[in-house]
Amino acid sequence: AAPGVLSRFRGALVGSVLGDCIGGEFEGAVDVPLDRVLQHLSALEDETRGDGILQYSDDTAMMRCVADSLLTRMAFDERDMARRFAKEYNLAPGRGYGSGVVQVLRKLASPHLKDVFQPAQAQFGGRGSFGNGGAMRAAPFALAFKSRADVCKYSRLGAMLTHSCSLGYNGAALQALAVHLSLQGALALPKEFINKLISEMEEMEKDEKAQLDAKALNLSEFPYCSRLHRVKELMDRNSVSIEEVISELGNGIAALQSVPTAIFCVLHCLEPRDGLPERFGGLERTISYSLALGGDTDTIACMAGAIAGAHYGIDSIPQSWQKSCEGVEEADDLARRLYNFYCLPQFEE
Ligand code: F2R
Ligand code: MG
Ligand code: MG
Repeated sequence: AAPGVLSRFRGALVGSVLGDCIGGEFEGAVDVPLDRVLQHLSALEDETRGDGILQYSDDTAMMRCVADSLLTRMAFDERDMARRFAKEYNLAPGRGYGSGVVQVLRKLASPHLKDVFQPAQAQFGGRGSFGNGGAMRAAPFALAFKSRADVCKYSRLGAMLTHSCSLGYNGAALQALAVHLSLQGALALPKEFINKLISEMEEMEKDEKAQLDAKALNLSEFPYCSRLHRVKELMDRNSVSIEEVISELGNGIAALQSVPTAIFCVLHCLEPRDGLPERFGGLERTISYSLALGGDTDTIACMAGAIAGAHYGIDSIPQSWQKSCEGVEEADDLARRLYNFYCLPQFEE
């Protein structure tokens, strides 16, 4: 039976944390043989290892700030969210943040800052960051807002606090939309799911700034749409190697090289796959496969985990995995509270 809505909400945030914690082991690795992934995962079933052994990174730290801010302010409040990012970084700077974004987080801590979007705009000589830091924390926007337009609008604004390049904030909107559609059960029809994402991104990438950024970075006119078309082509193929996925979609720290990849991981693992244990459910397959791509594994698994968790629901996630990861209970609590918030009448379309 299809999971209930609350189960999907809980699956989304718990899946996101698991991807981050479990994927952290291989972040930055060039070649990750599937054997090593399976070894890493089977160690999670070893009860002698103790609880919460795998720590979460910046992905979860910032996702929690987004969820806390939306819940406390009961709306998107850029000053509150920016303050939470800065405070969290100050409390735990060693969570593996991107080397550029730490400058933004330090500036956001200043009580004299008038425009909270300004520090992000000064990054990379004024171009802004195109990293995946906006996308990795975008899932709570899909759990807080009902309409697709609001999910897009607020996930973009939330990303712009650190990422002012359109590749960065449009990647965040794509990730939030994928979670939004998955929560609604849209992955039951995978072709329609990807077509909906393409048509949403077509609108977003028509924007003048998106066109200018794409040109300046020597990318095609509609960079996310092109990648999503490649996802569609790979979906149609009977067999796809890890090398082809990396060369067609990427596995890097840029949002363009990781958000479409995470979406592909979810779509590819809707079915059982060679090399992955038959006993694995869809969420386990998705996270394992994301790790086997190497590169930015914590973030790709975190984003894929959120989309897959929204599709399969909380009951699909093994208890042993949940117990092995730091911050799962808190994520579950945030998801329950976001569900209550989502159900409030003022959030009706
Ligand atoms: N930073 C990491 N991983 C590196 C290893 C960390 C290690 N584990 C440790 O603890 O030391 N992971 C985290 O960073 C990614 C999210 O990054 P975010 O928030 O987007 O940061 P930033 O700094 O804005 O961008 C990341 C890098 O992308 C390049 N870049 C971005 N925009 C650019 C531009 N306009 N021009 C040129 N380069 C640009 C830069 O190299 C940035 O440093 C996640 O993977 C998270 O897990
Ligand atoms: Mg990280
Ligand atoms: Mg990462």
